[in-house]
Amino acid sequence: MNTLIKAGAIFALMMTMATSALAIDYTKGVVKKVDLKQKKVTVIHEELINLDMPAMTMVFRAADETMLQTLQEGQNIEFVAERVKGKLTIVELK
Ligand SMILES: [Cu+2]
Repeated sequence: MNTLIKAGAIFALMMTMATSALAIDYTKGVVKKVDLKQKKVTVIHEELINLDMPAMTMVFRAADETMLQTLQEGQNIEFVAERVKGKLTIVELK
C-alpha cells in the first residue's frame, strides 16, 4: 500500500514537472523602471498569453531581489509572469 502511494506521488510529481516545463512560455519585454525598495519593476511587455493580457506597460512584482538586481532600465528581457497571491509577479527571467 505504501509503495503504491509513493509510486502515485512520484508519478504525480513527474506529471507536474512535465506540464510546467511545457507551459513555460517566455514573453518579451523592455524594462522601463526598477524599484529596488518596493521590489517592483515596470515593464513594457508583449502579449501575456497565460494571463490573457494584451501588450502594455505595467508594474510587476519580482519573485526575488537578486532578479531585480540584474535588471537595468532599457534592458530587453524575456520573462514569465504569474499571478502570485493575487499580484502579478515575474517568476522566471532569461
Ligand atoms: Cu500587462
